[in-house]
Amino acid sequence: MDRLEKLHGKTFEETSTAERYKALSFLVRDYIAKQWIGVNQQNHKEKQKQVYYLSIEFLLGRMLGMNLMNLGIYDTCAAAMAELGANLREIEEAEEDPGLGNGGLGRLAACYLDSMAAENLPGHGCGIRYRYGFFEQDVVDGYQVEVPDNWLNDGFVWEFRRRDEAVTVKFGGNVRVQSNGKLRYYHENYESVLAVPYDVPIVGYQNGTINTLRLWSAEPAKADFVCSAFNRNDCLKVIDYKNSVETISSVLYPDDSSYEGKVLRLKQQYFLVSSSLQHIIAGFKKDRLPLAKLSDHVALHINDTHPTLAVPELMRILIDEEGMGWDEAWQITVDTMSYTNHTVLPEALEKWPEELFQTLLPRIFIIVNEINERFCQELWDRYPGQWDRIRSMAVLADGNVHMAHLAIVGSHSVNGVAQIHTEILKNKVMHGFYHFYPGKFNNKTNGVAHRRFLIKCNPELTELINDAIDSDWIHYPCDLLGLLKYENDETFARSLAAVKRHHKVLLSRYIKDWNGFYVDPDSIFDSQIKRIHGYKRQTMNAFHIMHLYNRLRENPDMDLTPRTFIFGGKSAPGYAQAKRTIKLINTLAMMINNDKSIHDKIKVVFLENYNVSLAELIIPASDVSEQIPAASREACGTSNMKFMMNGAVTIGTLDGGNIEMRNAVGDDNIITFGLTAEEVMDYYQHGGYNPWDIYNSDNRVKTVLDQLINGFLPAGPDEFRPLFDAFLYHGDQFFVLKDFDAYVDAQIRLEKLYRDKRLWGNMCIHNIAHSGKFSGDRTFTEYSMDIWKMQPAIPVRCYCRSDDALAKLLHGCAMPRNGHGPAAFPS
Ligand code: NBG
Repeated sequence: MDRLEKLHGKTFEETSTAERYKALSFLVRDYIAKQWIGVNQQNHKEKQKQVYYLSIEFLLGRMLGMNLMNLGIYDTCAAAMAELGANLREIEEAEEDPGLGNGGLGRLAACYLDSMAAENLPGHGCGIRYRYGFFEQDVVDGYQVEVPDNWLNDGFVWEFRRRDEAVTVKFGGNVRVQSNGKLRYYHENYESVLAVPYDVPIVGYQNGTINTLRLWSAEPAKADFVCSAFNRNDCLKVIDYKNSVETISSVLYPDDSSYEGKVLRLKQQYFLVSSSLQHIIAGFKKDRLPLAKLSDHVALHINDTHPTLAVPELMRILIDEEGMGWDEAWQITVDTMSYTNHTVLPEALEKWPEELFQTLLPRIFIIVNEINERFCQELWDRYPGQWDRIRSMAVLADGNVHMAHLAIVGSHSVNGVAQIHTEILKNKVMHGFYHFYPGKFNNKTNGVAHRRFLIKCNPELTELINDAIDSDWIHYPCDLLGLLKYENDETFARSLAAVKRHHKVLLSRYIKDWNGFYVDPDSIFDSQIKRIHGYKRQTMNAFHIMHLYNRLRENPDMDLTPRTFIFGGKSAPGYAQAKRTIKLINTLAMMINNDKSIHDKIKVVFLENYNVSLAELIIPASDVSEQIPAASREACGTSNMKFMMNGAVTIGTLDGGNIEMRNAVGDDNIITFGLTAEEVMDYYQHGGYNPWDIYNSDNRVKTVLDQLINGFLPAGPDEFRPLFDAFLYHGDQFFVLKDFDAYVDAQIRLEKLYRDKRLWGNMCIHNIAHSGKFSGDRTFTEYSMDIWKMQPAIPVRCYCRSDDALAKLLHGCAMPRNGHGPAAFPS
């Protein structure tokens, strides 16, 4: 109260919810800051190994509620607010949702920060403090309209600016080489950019740990800004310079699945790694540790290829600044670095034109060149005369710098994010590297923060589980298996259904408020929420809806369990087909939701501006989770796991994490369909699929596709012509028509299962019970033991401890090893 009044100069009654949010958050921030100091001092004293997770994205989601929960003061705070006549939930909703990421990759990074802190491991994030995060999506007349995400407008309570720890990052210029027996490189005439860190404390779950997410912001280096240009009165130049510098951290690139060779993006990547590494090495030296032992004390993780320049940057620091020889520097670099690949889409694999690279980063280019030459020599020794093979693996080839190749060569560990994805990397996409470095490759199936995506967003389910099996599962998520004993327990099933219905009512209200129409909480809530992309096949879902609608128009009395199809997701601004898919979904919504003749049997909802907060509302309220990518294309997926934890049943293809979910719950508790990854890849390699064959032989497909262009849809006959063309004239790249029949069939199976309440209830229980394996605690524990070789101060709490549970989990959860920590995840 006192804080609120001092901050805003108003009485409590006069303040808005946003002002209350701010006052309360500052209070919590103070509380955290005190503990944080102690933890940081401890880290220095103990010289414990630290991991730095380098990532161009961290999709944090709102922080107030999570921080209160992690500090163990949520209930006290809620009660205090209630006493004042305020509602904590409403206050939480006043927080901007920091969107410093596109989707799965950025959210995964945030989930691992949560897990590392919860498990007492000193693991920190390094990222960029984008002035504008992921754009806000408005839907206007069914179209996506992008609005800048001005998330810092009212300040970000959780950050601590540390101007005194700023470092300089150098771009452009030239390199002078001097040889006095030993070559020395001097970078000259460069442009300096100041990297100013903003630290965000990451609070562990009720354990006193506070780690750090360090976000860098680009500012003009003061000397250049004031002295050289300003004194010459050349104001325009100064402004230009200031703008060009600030642009580096001004905006997040809104694309997660295609690479675009933009200079600014390369600048962002170097800015991130150079500032992070300078800071890490300086800290290391301050602790008086020998650089030769860097990898014993520091692990640097490259999250997808964006931070790959960490490899040559560390080489630069060790050689140019620390005077080390190449071989020693290289050994240290490889031992310290590890790399995760997150995609096999060819268009997403980054490569930079050599010329651009060399101009922007002349010294780094020389180092990359040297790495390439040495690596090609090794390849030559191993595969003499095999030029094509060597070229296909080179770091520099065809005038480009190949970032994934650089990351693999420069790291001691390379991992995929689901078993099938790792197999595809090993056997197809990175096969040459696997042949050359078999020992580097390993799998780490993704996991998600069950504290945010179950405990925080579904307190009612959490309470039900706690009542049933005690609350130990929060620390040992595999204990959720204990729920299996509630199979066929009517009381439990009723309570579970009541929890689901409660969340469906909340979502239904939200839809009424935002979309303006009513959806029945007793209908099946069927959700597909993720980036809009061809390979994720929102179109297939839409075509199935059109098909159902056609059947209902023919027979409005058809026996169909009412269903609400819910979509959420953003398209990259330049991705025309994905934007058209959004328009298609909204067109269907307009047509179907207003058609009285079908008696509300199906409804279609597109929720605007999908983000982490919306996911927290939709996931607990969903009965069905749509995970239907073209097999082999989705590296893992993570919303599939979040839905599973909240008792939704998956309808999905055999791809990414879905396969391991099926292995965990068994075929009876998940609905799978469609081409396998092998079949899809076989078509990609050898051809043999003609979508016209399906169009001509399957009347359902023909009807739906014709409706795209015959004026049936209220958007007119031309709007969706490009979609029609993509499916028929451009080869249906993601096999939507090919899988359509299997999908319709799977949907029929699903509906039948749903109608059997007892059976469905058991399926939900099975899904929740087996979801422990998909907690980020399991994944990050595997990273920390297998890849980062961390020695935690306090033994890692095993996330899976019961032998009985293990016996039931055929497909794996780590085993306790000598009573401390888990062993490697069985393959
Ligand atoms: C995404 C994959 C998902 C995966 C997440 C997290 C990128 C580049 N990749 O399948 O498409 O779940 O990464 O690993 O965002």
